[in-house]
Amino acid sequence: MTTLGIAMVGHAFMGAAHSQAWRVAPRFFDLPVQPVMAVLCGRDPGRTRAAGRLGWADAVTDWKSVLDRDDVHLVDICTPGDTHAEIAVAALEAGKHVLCEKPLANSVAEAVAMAEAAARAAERGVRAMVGFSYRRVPALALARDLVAQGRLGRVHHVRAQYLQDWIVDPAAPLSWRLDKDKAGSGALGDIGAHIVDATQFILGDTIAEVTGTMETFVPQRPVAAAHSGLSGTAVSGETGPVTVDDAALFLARFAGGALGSFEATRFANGRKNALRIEVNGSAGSLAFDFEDMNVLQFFDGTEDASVAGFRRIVVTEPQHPYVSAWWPAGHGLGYEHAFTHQAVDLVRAVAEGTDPSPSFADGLQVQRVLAAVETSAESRTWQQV
Ligand code: SOE
Repeated sequence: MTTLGIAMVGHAFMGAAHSQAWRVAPRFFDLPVQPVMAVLCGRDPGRTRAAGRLGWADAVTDWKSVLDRDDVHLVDICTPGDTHAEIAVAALEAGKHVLCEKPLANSVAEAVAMAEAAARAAERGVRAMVGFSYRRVPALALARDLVAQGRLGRVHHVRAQYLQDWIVDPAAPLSWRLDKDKAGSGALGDIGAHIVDATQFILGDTIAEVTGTMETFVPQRPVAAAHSGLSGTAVSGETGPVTVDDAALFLARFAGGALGSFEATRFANGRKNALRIEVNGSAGSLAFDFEDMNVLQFFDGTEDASVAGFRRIVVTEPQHPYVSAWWPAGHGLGYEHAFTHQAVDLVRAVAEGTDPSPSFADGLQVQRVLAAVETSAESRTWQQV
């Protein structure tokens, strides 16, 4: 196989980010097979055709039709969570590789079915990956490398926050992200899932138990007339219920003994996309904030105390993960590059016949953490994952 035909389902924010990745990946990275943007799929014919400008050769309205096409080898799922399981399982059974946006599913039961389908497909050389894109931000990949090299020693603390503010205004309208039937959960699954995956990735460890609390600060909102960006344009008068959490906070114990605190909120006024992680170990610490995404702060506790201190590593050197494919040192990367790196790693795994990471099994494990947080918030108890 010299080409890998892609069908992408969904073309909103995530669809645009994935389109950019498929378009750019083969132009900056040496890939063993060439991704070809064969067909875009969306429910609305006009909007789907218009979204074809993102680089797609063809546009269709029925996702099932792409499973019969010989020019499609991989299905990229960028739809809301309520459709992930059906599309992913059908695609894997049809022998298509799958990339599925996070969180993997809307429930543990769906995620189990998806992970089982992925395990069966892997026996036939068919691969599945879940899109936790932040793993591919070079500074976070470097953070994992430092932990794996033992530079932090034994990890004691993980402090993770994902702070946004796009619905702090009670007049911000309803969107699918505020609808439990479509999204599964709110801040917890949408952005909390990212910090669960990112911290487990950095530590090479998994969360074993949690206790949490969740809140919906604004339970009724205007119904959106049209959707744009994350929320939409409100119509006057009509309101509807918010059926998900606006914020989710939880404590965690990792299997390896580290203690974690997690905060995911869409009400952190002034914080736009502040995915922040700090890890403290016996030999050092590291800290990251996506709002300064080309930087990793590293404290080397083995240095002489008279000169030791957090150092600001600008993660733009060719030695840093993924960076050498891009610009000369110091020129920096953005949000979209993590999606390109995700596409690159998936194409390489497919070509090499290896299982990509994060796998659907990894996505299922994150789903179990999210479910445990919800159960804990309802029952006000600690929950095993
Ligand atoms: C909205 O909260 C959102 O777009 C998430 O859905 C994405 O996963 C995250 O990368 C940015 O914020």
